Amino acid sequence: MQSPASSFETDRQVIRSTSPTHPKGSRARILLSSVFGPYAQDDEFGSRAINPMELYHNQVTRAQGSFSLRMFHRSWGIMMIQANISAPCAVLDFPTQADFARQLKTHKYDVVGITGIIVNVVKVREMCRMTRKLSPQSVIVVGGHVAAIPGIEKMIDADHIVKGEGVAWMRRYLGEDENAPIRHPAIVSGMRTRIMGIRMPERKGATAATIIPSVGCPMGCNFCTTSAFFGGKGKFVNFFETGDELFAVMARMEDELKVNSFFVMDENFLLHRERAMRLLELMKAGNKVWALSVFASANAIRKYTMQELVELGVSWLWMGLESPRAGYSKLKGADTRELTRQLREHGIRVQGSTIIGLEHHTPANIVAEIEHAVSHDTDFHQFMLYTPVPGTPLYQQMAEEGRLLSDVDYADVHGQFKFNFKHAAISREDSKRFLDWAFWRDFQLNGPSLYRISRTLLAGWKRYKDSPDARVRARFAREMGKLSGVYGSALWAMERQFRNVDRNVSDRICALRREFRQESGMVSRMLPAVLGPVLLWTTRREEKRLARGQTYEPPTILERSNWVEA
Ligand code: B12
Ligand code: SF4
Repeated sequence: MQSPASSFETDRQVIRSTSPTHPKGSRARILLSSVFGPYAQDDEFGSRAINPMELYHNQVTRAQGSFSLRMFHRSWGIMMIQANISAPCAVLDFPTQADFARQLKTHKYDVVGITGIIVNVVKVREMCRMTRKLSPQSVIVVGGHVAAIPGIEKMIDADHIVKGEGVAWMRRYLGEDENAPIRHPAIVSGMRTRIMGIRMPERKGATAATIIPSVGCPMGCNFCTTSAFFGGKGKFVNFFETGDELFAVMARMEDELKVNSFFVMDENFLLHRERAMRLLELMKAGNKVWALSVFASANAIRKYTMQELVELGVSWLWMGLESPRAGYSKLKGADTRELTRQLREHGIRVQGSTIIGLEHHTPANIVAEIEHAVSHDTDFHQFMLYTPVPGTPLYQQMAEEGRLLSDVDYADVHGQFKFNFKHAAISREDSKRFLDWAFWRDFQLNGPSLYRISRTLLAGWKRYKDSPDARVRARFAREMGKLSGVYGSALWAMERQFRNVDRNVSDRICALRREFRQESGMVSRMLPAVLGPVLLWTTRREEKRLARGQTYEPPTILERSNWVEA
């Protein structure tokens, strides 16, 4: 077992309210908070320098230096809850401890909801402690994946610990209709995007909207924590059952956020073919030139023709590329290398995801397995250590086999550091070495992801610029028109910067830059001469900053709804 429960035990008895609802019902004043930062540092609350509050830099492009894609994402779970209750509610995202304390002291909250995942358990515990002290009248509710830790009730001082879906729970708790239709909040998918030392301007409509059609995944892979948390194999929670409902949400977001691209946060979006095809029908009827970023397993992708995917606007696809020897049903019969090649040829950026340290991996075969993963030449590649996470079938199995390491802190159980279990052939230290090597190898061989996505965009543009389908043509024209000058300039800078790293990759970047030049309009053709050197300078400046230990933190955000001052 990780982190013995006794070291966490609180001296208060866990209060379990006998009443299933709050006495004030929808008049209760609610604070929903994410765990406190700063995040990208090592501290006693479980922050880790290698575990920043970033997606790409944390687990995808972390070896790409100044070419790493840096951005933050809001805490969508609590935004979702806020949008679906009628009680006065404040969402506090990415607070410092002082921000959180200030909220507790200055507003009389009846309910304090804290969201966290397993790595954040010590912060959750500290926030419960702070709440008891500074706002003793508040009922404390804890939700999110942290709730899956065995014995969590004894580790933190909370009144309710909610496992699984939270909107229905909170509605029930406030005496509201838990089956009322879900109202989707307006979510801008990312913020403070930064690459090559430049922070992107934040224009309305420039960043995709996040859409959350469901939580969980019915495939039930043994290691998968999201699947397990929402019911496991065969189960998931659908917020929007039909293509019609999804279309209505997306159209509303298009209107409110002025977006035409969507990050669809559904673990296996393409698995639900009927819904996706109805969405396509409505997109065609409404002449919507939308772009979709989706997660899907290889077997789900194979239910579609390339034409269907392209018409549906799929422009970015996150797909598991576990070793074929691991026997996951989501990969059954799929030649993932061929699939990746085809997707990219159709202008679909592929983000592969590969697990290091599967049961059959050994020091003798792991290098070949990593080489196989890297040979997919995806646009982005995530690597993660095989990790038994509490709540999953894999964790259960490892516990039964006595293979969980007893001295691993929960803050280090995130798949980007070292094994938390005894592997048959690979040591804990070596797990980190192989993981780091995989990231390095992908970067060294395939170059910066920014170059790779430019290549896929160009392939799509060349293939579809004269498409008979006006919607498809318009989508590629929009991306190319908007980006060709910028990509051309970035390629100019990358080509030079990469000369010192790998001449071969630099030459490939050069060839692509020339192709871009040919396909671009006059202005975009001229831009690299001006913008290229600027980007080269900012890239080199960023490299120096990173070498000095520069890190990035998300901003603190406070949003109130249905609010009246007490
Ligand atoms: C966006 C995201 C992030 C963002 C963080 C956003 C943020 N502000 O916290 C980024 C990219 C930064 C991130 C980072 C990490 N993440 Co992350 N992330 C996600 C992702 C993709 C989506 C989360 C989401 O919004 N889901 C949709 C919402 C609706 O679901 P939800 O958050 O679970 O909320 C529902 C319920 O849980 C519940 N609920 C949630 N909070 C609360 C609170 C209350 C009071 C109540 C009642 C209910 C409740 O109700 C909600 C509605 O049903 C999930 C995968 C996934 N599909 O969920 C992984 C996931 C949450 N991340 C995970 C991990 C491991 C990490 C990292 C450790 C990554 C790493 N090292 O590789 C880091 C940690 C960073 C840190 N320092 O804390 C794991 C968590 C595993 C676990 N069991 O703890 C997940 C599940 C991915 C996975 N499958 O492994 N992540
Ligand atoms: S297909 Fe992906 S999301 Fe679904 S259970 Fe397997 S790993 Fe999890």
